[in-house]
Amino acid sequence: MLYPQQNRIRQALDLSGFWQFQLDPEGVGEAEGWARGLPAPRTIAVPGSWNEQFADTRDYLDAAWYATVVEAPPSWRGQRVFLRVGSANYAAAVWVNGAPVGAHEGGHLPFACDVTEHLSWDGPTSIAIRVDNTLLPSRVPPGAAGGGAAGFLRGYPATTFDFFPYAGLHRPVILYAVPPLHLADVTVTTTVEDGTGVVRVTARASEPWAGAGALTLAAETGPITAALAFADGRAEATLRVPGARLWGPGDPHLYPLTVALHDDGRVADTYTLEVGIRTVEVRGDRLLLNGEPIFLKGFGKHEDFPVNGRGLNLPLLVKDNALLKWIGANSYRTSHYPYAEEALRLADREGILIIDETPAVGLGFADDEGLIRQRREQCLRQIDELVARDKNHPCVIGWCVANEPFPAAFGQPANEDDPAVKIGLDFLDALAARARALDPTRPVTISALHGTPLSWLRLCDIVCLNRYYGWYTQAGQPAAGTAVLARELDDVHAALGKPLALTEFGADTIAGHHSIPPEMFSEEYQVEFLRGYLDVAAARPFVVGLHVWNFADFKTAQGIIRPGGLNQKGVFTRDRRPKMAAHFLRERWGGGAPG
Ligand code: GCB
Repeated sequence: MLYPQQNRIRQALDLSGFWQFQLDPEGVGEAEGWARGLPAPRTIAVPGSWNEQFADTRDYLDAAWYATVVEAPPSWRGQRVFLRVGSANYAAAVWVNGAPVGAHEGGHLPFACDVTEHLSWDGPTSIAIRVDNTLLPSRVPPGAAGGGAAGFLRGYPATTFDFFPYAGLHRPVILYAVPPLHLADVTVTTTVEDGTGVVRVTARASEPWAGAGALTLAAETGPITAALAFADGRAEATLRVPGARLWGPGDPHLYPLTVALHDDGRVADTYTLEVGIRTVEVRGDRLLLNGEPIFLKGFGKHEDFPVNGRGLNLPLLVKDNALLKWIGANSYRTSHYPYAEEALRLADREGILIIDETPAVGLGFADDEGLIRQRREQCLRQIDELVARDKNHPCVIGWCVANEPFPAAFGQPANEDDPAVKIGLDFLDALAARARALDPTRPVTISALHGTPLSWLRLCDIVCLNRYYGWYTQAGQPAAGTAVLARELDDVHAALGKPLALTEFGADTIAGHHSIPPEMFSEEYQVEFLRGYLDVAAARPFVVGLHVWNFADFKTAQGIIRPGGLNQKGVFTRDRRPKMAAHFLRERWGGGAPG
C-alpha cells in the first residue's frame, strides 16, 4: 500500500486535528446509530492515545468512538477516494455517512477503505471510527487472560508485555483521491554490480490493464529513464546507475524515482519514492552493508512520550534521531511493533539502520490450540502488511518476526523434546518463511529470550539475543553476569556459526540515584553493566550488533517491578535527559556534536 502522496494528480487531505470522542463500555454504539453522530461527545486529539488525554480513560481499553466531518473537494468527483488509517490500536471499524466501509485488526499497521460511493458531494461527509484495545488472548500481542506470560509482568492493565497498552488512533487519518486507473503498488529492490547501482522496479496498476508507463530516476548526472510496459496490470523495468552513491549511515543518499502510468498518451498517475541504493547481506558470521562489515550500535526503542502516549510525535522523532547521532548510534529496532512510516522516512534520510519488528511479542506455545492458530493467522497477516508497507525503505535492513517467544513457561530453559517447543518451531518457521518469501533481500530474525531452544535460533539469519545477566539473574553482580554472557555467546556461535547481535541488555536506573560501589538502580551500576556487555562483545568479532535496552525510559502497566509505572532502563529519561550511561556510550561509540 503506497503512502498517500500529494502531487499534480493525487490529492491527500490529512484529517489530523480535534475529533469527537465517546467511550462505549456497554458496546451499544453500533445499535444506537453512533456511526451517524455521537450522543455525548468530548473533544480528543488525533493522532494520540486516549489514555493520557483524560483522567478517566487511562486504563480504559474497551470500545471507543471517534467522529469527524469533512467536505470532500468537488474536484475529486470521478476519482477513487480512500480513507487511510495509519494506526488504530487494536481493532477498528469504519463508517462513512453511516455506512460501514471497512474493518481492521492489528494496531500498528495502516489500512485503507474505498469510500468513493459513500461521500457527499454537496455538503459534509461524516466519518466514524470505533477502536478497541481489549486485551484478548487471541490477539497479537496477546492479552494476559489465558496467556502464559510471567506473573511478575502481570500488572494492571493485564498485559503479557512490558509496555503500556496505549489505545486509540495513533497515526494520521488521511482521505486521498487517485484516478480510477492508478498505481496500486511499487516495489523497488537494489543491488550493486561493479559500482553500478541496479534498481529493479515492479509497478502494479489498480486493474489488469495493458499499456505504457515510465520510470525516471533523478541521478546527479541527469535523469535515468526506462519505459514500462504493463500487461495484466503489471510492469517491470531495471535502471542502471553508473558510479552510484551507495546509501548508508555515512552518506544516506536518496535518489528520487518517479513512476508514471500513461493512458491515451497522457500521464494518468504518478508516484515518487526516495530510493537508497544499497545491499544487505549475511555472509558467514558477518553482517555486510554494501559488501562491507557493519556493526550495529544502538537501541531498542518505544513509541512513547508523556501525553502523546503512542501517538505520532514528529518533533520527538527529530529529537531522538539527533540524540542517536549525538551518542554515536547508527541503528535501532522497532521494538515491539512497527513504528510510524514517518519514522522510517526520517531514518532513510538520516542513514539510520532499522530492524523492523512485527507486533508479535508475548507469544507462548503451551496454550489452547485454537488460540495459537488464531495468533498464527494474525502474525502472518501482520508480516504481509509490514513488508507491503516498508519494503521500499533503504533504512530497513532486516525483519524481526517475533520478540521473545517462549515455549512453555516464560524464561525457563527449554527442552527440545517439549511439545510446546515443536509447536513453537512450526509456528516461528512459518513466520520466518513468510518474511523470506515476501522479501528475499533482507535477513530475518527473532529477538530471543534467555533459554530459547537452539532449534528456534537456527531459523534466524542473524541470531538476536536479549540478555539480562547481571540484572534479572546475577542481580547486583555485573561481572558474574558478563561471565555467563561470554560463555553463552561462544556456545551459541560454536553451535550455529551465524552472526550474533545483542538486541536487548540493560539495567533499570533511577536518574540522579548514585552509589559507589555501584549498586542496582544507580547510574554507576548502569554504566558498569553496559561496560561489561560492550567489552564482551568487542572481544568477539561474530557479534555484529549491540542494541541497549532501552533508548529512553518508557511507560508500562502498573506493577511491583515498575516504580512510577515506568521501565527505567533508558539511557535517557522519558523526557530525553541523558543519564551517565548516555555519556559513557557516547565515548565508546564516538558520538558527534549535539544535533
Ligand atoms: C525484555 C522484553 C522487553 C522488556 C525488557 C525488560 O526481555 O523484550 O519488552 O521491557 O525485557 O526491561 O524487562
